[in-house]
Amino acid sequence: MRTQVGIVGAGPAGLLLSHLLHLDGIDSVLIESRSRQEIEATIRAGVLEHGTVELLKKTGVGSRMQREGFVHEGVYLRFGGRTHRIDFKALTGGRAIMVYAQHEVIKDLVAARLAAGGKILFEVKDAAVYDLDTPAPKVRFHHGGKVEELECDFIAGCDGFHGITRPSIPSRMRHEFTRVYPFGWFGILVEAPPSTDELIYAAHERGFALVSTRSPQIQRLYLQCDPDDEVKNWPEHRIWEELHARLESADGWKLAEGRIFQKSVIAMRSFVLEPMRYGRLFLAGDAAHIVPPTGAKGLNLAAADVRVLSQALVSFYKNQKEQLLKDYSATALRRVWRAEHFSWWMTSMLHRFHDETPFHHRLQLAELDYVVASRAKAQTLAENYVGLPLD
Ligand code: RFL
Ligand code: PHB
Repeated sequence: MRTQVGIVGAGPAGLLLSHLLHLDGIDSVLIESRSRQEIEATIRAGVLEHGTVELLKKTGVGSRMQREGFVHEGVYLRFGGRTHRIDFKALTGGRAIMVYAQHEVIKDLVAARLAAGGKILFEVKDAAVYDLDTPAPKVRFHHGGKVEELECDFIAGCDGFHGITRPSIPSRMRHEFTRVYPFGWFGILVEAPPSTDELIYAAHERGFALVSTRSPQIQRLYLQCDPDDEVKNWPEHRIWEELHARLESADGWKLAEGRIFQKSVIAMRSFVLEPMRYGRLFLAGDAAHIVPPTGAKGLNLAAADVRVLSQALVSFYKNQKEQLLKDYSATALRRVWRAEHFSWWMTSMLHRFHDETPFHHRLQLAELDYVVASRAKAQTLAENYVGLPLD
């Protein structure tokens, strides 16, 4: 098998890259270790930045999102029993975010690729990448009981944090920056009506909590937990007790309860690989960087990476220019580090740290107070949350 761009991983990064390349007449083959059913059912992100929304719309894969997603023009910060609104629209010159689940984006992209005759191989096994520092890099894997080799001009490593492409780069060429947080998130999906019109980020003595949504019938809630916690430690009454305690407010707000039908523990980590390239292997999305979910940035960064990468590949194929490919890592990393800082800042401001001193805790409260009191600080949160411009 031969293609121009071999893409490992059919998450948001790989699927969107394949879609963008197709729109410019560049051929790709996507290989994915899981089944279509599985990737279309995995519960992850929910918040799309303004620029991600515009990109999906402009490239013809936004119509269901526009019908079924929810535009939010702000978020609430809740602490000290009081609720404060950060007004994105007013603070960013009219921008907003879209609440639309990641697996719905995946469904839309898979459908678009298949309708256009795109090649996606699901349930591949033992993928490995070779000859990365030559003009003919290759991907080998098992598919349908046979060993296959895919010869490419370029390989895109879009296989997430636990994929195989990043470790294929010689360790002496990898500079990795990591921070692991001393807590995780316990996430649930609930059959209940929305309790709020916009997301609530709550900082409480007992820990962080977040109220998000998926549809008029399904809500997404998170609470800070121990990083090694397990689902079995959280019977329903404990979940509701914690959520009620952490989300309590003086204005009579009520959390709607319902049947919990999904529970999971999510690790919190910051990670960046530099550079995001080795020879003809280019990494994008979680394969190259991770942010804690507090800033809702991971999927959006994946989209921003592949937009830069697709433009660089188009320039290579259409104008025989390599400069944008040479610049890819530095261009992508500028946005990555901005999002790393924002996600670290939101995480640090809103969670309880088990080893924090009373002094540190007072600093957190002073920071929160400043965010809601100062237009400049609120604007910093708003412009990062809705996402900095893609260009
Ligand atoms: P993905 O989504 O992990 O996709 C990688 C794909 O590669 C496949 N794969 C392989 N395929 C072939 N061979 C191999 N050896 C392979 N190894 C792996 C995998 O099966 C998979 O299909 O990476 P990608 O595309 O870079 O996308 C990144 C996003 O998924 C991630 O950043 C977000 O989910 C992060 N995130 C959020 N991001 C946002 O922008 N907004 C949010 O609101 C938001 N909320 C979240 C989140 C992540 C969360 N979790 C579960 C970590 C909320 C949560 C709870
Ligand atoms: C979600 O809806 O899953 C979600 C929302 C905001 C975040 C993280 C996750 O910061």
